Amino acid sequence: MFNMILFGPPGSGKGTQSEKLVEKYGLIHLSTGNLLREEITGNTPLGQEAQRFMDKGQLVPDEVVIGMIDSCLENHPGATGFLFDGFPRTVAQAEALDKLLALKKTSINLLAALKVTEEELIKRLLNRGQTSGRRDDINAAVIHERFIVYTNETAPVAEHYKAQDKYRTIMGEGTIDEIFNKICEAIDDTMQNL
Ligand code: B4P
Repeated sequence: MFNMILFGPPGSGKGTQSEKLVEKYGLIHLSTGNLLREEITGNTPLGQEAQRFMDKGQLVPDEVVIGMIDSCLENHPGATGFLFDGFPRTVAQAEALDKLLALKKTSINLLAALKVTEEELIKRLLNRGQTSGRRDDINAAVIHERFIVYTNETAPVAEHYKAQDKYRTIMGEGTIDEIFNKICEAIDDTMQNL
């Protein structure tokens, strides 16, 4: 199996690149952001709870997100690999993911971290807010809160995988195809050394 995390701040292009990567490598795409938005659209109790956090730019509680990922892994017993997009976002989520994968006798092979300046991120998110109607992208104060949460709670996840020698940085500015090619190089390199 080949399992990777696409990592980076809000608006760094995780969702955009994930769609291309899963097509090329045949990985199962697990985006916690998408899963949570599906729950919100379905107006489920989980979605109602998640919406309260997402509207404020805060993270949804770990136990909710970890439970969601656990059932997704169970739902794909024959998968040849997973691409985790927007997960893990806390060290507790990373530790839980490592345990869930160990139960399946597998592990994370690569964390590819997209690097984008804050100025470019704000531009992308406000732009998306105008077209997608995503409530967390419309308000500059909510976007600012998401950056604070990223620095305090999510950035330490990179250290967790650096310590395991799984961490690679990718310059996340340029055209979508240029960035895609750089991520593919990191993946191919990692796969060759498995
Ligand atoms: P996510 O859905 O994960 O979204 P994101 O971080 O905002 O964006 P992403 O990096 O995927 O950007 P995208 O490709 O779309 O999270 C939303 C919220 O859900 C979180 O704030 C949190 O509340 C909650 N949540 C999710 N996972 C969680 C977890 N594990 N634990 C707790 N809470 C969780 O790109 C953004 C824009 O840039 C797009 O408009 C795109 O078209 C554009 N773009 C992309 N690449 C570009 C490029 N190269 N050049 C120019 N524009 C580009």
